[in-house]
Amino acid sequence: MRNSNRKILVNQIGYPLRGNKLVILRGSSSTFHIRDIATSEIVYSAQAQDGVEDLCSGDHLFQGDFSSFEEPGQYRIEDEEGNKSAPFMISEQPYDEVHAGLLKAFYYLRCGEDLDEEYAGVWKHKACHTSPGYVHTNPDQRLDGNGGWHDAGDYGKYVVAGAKALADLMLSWELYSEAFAYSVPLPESDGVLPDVLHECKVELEFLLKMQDTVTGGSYHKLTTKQFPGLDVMPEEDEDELVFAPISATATAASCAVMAVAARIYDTYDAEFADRCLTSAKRSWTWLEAHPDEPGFKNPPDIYTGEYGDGCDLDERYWAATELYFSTGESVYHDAIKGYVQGDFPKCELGWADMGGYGTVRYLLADEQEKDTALYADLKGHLMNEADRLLEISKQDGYGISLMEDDYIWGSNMVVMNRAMLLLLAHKLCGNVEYEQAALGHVHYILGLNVLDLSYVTGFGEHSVMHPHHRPSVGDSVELPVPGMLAGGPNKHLNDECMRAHLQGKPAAACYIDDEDSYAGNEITIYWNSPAVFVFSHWNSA
Ligand code: G3I
Ligand code: 9MR
Ligand code: ZN
Repeated sequence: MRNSNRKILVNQIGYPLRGNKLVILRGSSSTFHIRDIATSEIVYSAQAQDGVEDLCSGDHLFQGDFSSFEEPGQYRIEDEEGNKSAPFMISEQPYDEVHAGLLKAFYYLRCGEDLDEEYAGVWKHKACHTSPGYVHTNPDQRLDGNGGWHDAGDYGKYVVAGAKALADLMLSWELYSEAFAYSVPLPESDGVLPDVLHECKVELEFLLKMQDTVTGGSYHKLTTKQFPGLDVMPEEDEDELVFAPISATATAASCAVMAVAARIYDTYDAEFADRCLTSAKRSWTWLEAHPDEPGFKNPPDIYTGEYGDGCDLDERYWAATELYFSTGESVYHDAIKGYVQGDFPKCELGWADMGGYGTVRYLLADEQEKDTALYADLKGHLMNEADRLLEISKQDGYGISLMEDDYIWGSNMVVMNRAMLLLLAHKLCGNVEYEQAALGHVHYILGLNVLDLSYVTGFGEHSVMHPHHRPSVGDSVELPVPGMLAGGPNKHLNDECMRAHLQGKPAAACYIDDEDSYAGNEITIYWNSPAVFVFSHWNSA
């Protein structure tokens, strides 16, 4: 594992021609030069701003702005002391390959089918987790739960996690469909249904199986009782699968994404869209019959990820919103107005706090009539949050909106969720400052960070090589499965590996590229998904 001590940090993929371009200098000189790799000529020189102490990293650094340099090409940046950055490009659309890579990662995470060499290359493997599982609350009952995506570095399939991932991917498609004009390609690619919707269908079909046919509630997750060893390949993980008890958060989150799917698949596949709407309505019936549900807790014999969440008002609010815009029925509009009074964050896009999806839908949808006062209130919430993030980004040495306490398990999801919110604010009001701040978050993810690391496997000169991802550990391939976003710095050091190596580090430096570090270096579907959304913005110009 190489520890980088580069003095000059850049976005290792590159910069859009007309976007803001930032370089960070950590040496003592503040003059920097751009060298054209093709000609070896210096093509631009400038002075970085006065040095700043960055709070989250402890770094003393100079921020250099070369936004005005708009010549396409391949470059490196150098300083007066002879330090050099990684190579990077400036081009109209520098992120098309990363975008396709992030989307393709969902294919690699598929469960229950052979990943053939034709599509998976050296990362091929046989079908996994194809046996029926038993229902924890009724062990004699066996059900088929084949399909969907593995959650992460483990092979569990968790409904709330899948719903967040689907929410981001389907919203990406709705807002940036031009970004998906290419073919990945996938085994299903047919030139009719866009690949991103083929991929989402894999998980939607799985969520349909997670819905109890009798009550309409959704089983919280389908996993083995314990995590398998770290080098166990998917098809070798043959422990019995268990459908964990039904939960309100799973049911409501499934309801919401099914209602979205009902709208967006309608023009391609009306029969599938109908199944999705029927499922959403059955979920809603369950939710109405279960107004006061406790948050999900792992039964004592199940040790896999809990995705516990004591508040289901945000998921219910989101479900009501999606059902309202899919059906136009006032009962859902009334439900939105009720749930929105609840005490939960209105702009969060996490697996636990999902209210932001309801808010975003209410602000962006135009299918049905809206309540003027409610619209104004929600827009106020979103714009206030965007302003807060913008302010922090302007203060931060590395140009992102995270404060010290935001470097938690999956902090890179926080980075991408916030970029998403900034882009949505930009969409709602047109202020380019939000878009610029969002691009700063992209630069951070692709190398402009304390570790000089691209957090996306397979992309960038110095990218994550040892993710906590079982297939990447267990196959005999040196390179990790590509296109996966690692969790990122976590100041709480929630695993042994982090505790052994990172004591006393500043928050933004609490990261190690080690396969044992599950609290910093795992990958998940719902860390990749907001990244797909964000990169879609620059892929659809
Ligand atoms: O947000 C709070 C913060 O306010 C608080 O001060 C701090 C102190 O502990 O914690 C922060 O919460 C953390 C939370 O993630 C933030 O989302 C928790 O500590 C942390 O334990 C929790 O981690 C979750 C982790 O599972 C453990 O439950 C991650 O969000 C979640 O992404 C992760 O999910 C796992 C699945 O269980 C299994 N599959 C892999 C997946 C990724 O690692
Ligand atoms: O590998 C597991 C990972 O996918 C989870 O996110 C993580 C937290 O739930 O747990 C990992 O499993 C570890 C377990 O919790 C403790 N013993 C070591 C396991 C990793 O090898
Ligand atoms: Zn599987």
